[in-house]
Amino acid sequence: MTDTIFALATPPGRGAIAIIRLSGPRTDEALAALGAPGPKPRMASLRTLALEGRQIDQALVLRFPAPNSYTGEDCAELHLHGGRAVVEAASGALIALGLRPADPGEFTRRAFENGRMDLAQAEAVADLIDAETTAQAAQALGQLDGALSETYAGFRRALLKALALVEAEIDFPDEEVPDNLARTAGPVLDGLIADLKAALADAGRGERVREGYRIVLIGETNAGKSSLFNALVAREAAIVTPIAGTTRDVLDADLIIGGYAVTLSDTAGLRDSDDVVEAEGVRRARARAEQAELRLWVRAPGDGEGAAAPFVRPGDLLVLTKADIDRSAPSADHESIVVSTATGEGLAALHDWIAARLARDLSGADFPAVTRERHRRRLEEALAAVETGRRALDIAPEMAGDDLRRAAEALARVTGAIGVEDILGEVFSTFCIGK
Ligand SMILES: Nc1nc2c(ncn2[C@@H]2O[C@H](COP(=O)(O)OP(=O)(O)O)[C@@H](O)[C@H]2O)c(=O)[nH]1
Ligand SMILES: [Mg+2]
Repeated sequence: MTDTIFALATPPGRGAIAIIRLSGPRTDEALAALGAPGPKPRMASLRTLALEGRQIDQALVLRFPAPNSYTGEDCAELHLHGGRAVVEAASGALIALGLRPADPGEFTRRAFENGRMDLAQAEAVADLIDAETTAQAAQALGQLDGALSETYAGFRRALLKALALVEAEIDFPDEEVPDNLARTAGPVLDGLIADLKAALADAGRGERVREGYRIVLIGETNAGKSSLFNALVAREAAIVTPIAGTTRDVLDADLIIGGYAVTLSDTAGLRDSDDVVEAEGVRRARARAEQAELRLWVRAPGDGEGAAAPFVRPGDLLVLTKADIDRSAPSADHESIVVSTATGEGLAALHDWIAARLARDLSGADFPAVTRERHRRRLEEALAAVETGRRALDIAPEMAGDDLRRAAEALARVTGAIGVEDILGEVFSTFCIGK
């Protein structure tokens, strides 16, 4: 029999209210033992909780009988006064009654196992809790609603339809099945291939909203990258000196610009160096520049095209620094903004430019977009298998069946419909306790 678990569902420490959640077959028994027998389902009841004559708290008790609860099991919530001693006393009492503290994500895992939500929705719960921007929250809510799951289910229905057509021809070759039935699966698969490609094209956006859009400052030594980094993150995070080669490690800062999560990275100035530490810093700077969605090419008056030019891509921004000393000529090839961290000139314009870029690149994704690498990998697998199956269809339909089945399995794994044991750990291990 499953054991009955409990966990503090609110942040630890002092607060107005602390909520302890219970789930499992012994929930009602535990409530009764604490002096709160049989509160009406889903109605808040004020009860004095105590165990063996020792008072714990005056609490609001809520009971959610199975199966209409978060986990699908008998559940309850104790809304306690949010002090450490109260929470400790209540937890101690629950342990004395034989309940077990929950593992991270265990409530949601039970919800998944009892069919209350699929895997994509379970991930959305974690994303919603972790959301720090409105865009992240909106994306997670759409996913929790089941909109993303419905998208995947639609792919799967198309696939199963094509598979049925192919198998009908294989299973009943000589019977009254119209000739070339399998070939009618062709247009279905073509449509599916287009849809999968569109979803994958949007996957980048979904992942960037969730994980943060990557912006890297690159340029020569002393161009003013670290000064600009500090100005953008609004604190003295990076060391600034007139000595060329001051910055070596890549420095990352998480910030929110225009409602989107951004990871901004300051890097070592790009130049050849005999210093092994600096050379490693330059190697890392180049690697980051390659991965980022946007590069800010930082140039001071007098800097040449220099070492950064090969990393700059169309759509990147040239930031011309130290405008208080001298003004660099703008480039014909790149959009540019003139700034001075000494006077503050141009910083607001730069901020606005970045916000507009984020809105352009991240909004308008067909929400809910694919949000995780795990999903993207499965969709890529499915797409490859469908494409192989599509080619097979024209040559030998009986060969297509296996490919389509493989594709169906890859899609099913996203939402956890089949073959999921191996990914459960991966999904739930990142949860916080109490969810
Ligand atoms: N006058 C002036 N000096 C600046 C400005 N930005 C940076 N500097 C100076 O240029 C030098 C190099 O700056 P730093 O930010 O460390 O450049 P990095 O090597 O590209 O990171 C330092 O002495 C800064 O004080 C600016 O806008 N105006
Ligand atoms: Mg620097």
